Amino acid sequence: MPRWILHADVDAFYASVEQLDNPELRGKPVVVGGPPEARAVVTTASYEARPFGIHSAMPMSRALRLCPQAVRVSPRFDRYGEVSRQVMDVFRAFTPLIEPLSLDEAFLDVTERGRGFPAVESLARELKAKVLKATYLTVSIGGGTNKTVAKIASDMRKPDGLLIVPPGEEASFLSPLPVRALPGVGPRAEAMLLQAGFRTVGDLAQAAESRLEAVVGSRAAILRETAQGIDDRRVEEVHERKSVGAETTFPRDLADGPELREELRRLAVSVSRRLSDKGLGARTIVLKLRYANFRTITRQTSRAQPMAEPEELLSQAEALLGGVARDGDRFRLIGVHAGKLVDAESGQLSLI
Ligand code: TTP
Ligand code: MG
Repeated sequence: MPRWILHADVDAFYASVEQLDNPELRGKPVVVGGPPEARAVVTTASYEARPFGIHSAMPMSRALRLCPQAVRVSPRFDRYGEVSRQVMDVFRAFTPLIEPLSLDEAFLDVTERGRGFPAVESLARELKAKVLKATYLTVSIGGGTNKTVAKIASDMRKPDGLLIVPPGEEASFLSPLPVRALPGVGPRAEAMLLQAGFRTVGDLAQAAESRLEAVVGSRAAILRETAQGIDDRRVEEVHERKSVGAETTFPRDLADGPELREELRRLAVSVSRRLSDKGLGARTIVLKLRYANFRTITRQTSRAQPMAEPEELLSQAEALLGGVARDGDRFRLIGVHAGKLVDAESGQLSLI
């Protein structure tokens, strides 16, 4: 029995919330971000603004040059947090097994609803209708038997999109896509793969492992499996209350470098100490990052063996950071959380 996973992502999240709260903005190009004088960047643009070439992370000055009639709105992060909670509540009511990835997107495991393919498509439609009814926002949904295809599919029919990849068609769905479509392939990995002649996901799926290893090292095996449509990662709920964590907000934003890495070490040591004090081990390590523009993401990794040693926690957190940090990123907050806590001696799940 295949697992069925949906990935749901709100369309133009911040801009849609602004259009929701201010009807005058509906149907118009809207860009959300600080003023150009402050050298601000665009956090997001409404779909009406996107044909002008405006996108996230572009300097606001350039966005307003591309589309002078666009309405600029300063971000209201508290409000986005509030709407995010409403969206996640709808997801959680739909299926208890959800994994939020950021304010506006989550994986949902809908296997238990037991409909399989092709009925899962009407299930996704039902979810879209529920979100719309509760929040007046549209989400795009991708679905499939694994996280990789669900996530990629949700992006392909935006906005208000829906695309379900039939079981057995994972590899053929991925095959024509450019290598950067795969999770974990950022600009650096993409450049190296292109250089080595790997252009599409299909090229990766067929690659000799030794050739791929020469380019991406130990990630070769996983990358090739993912490209072949094999991805066994489960939808993992982050249990906020059943976790031990530590976070730091910096007095000024930091790029990924020695200072950030040192802070990560300090946090890992602190979490490790608190786990040991309580006699606990963690099966999940969560890295939390808040970007300079307040966008907050979490990334997590799980292991069957509980972890508690500082070096273990640190190496997991470092791997997660390495997976997301890109040149030019600046962070205002970093956090390490340990979840899926078990009693270090008995191995039994802990309920604290
Ligand atoms: P996304 O889901 O990546 O983008 P989006 O919802 O605006 O548009 P769509 O999903 O339809 O492509 O990000 C969600 C929110 O996160 C976005 O509305 C604003 C914020 N964000 C930033 O602040 N900076 C960024 O660089 C990105 C990509 C997003
Ligand atoms: Mg979105």
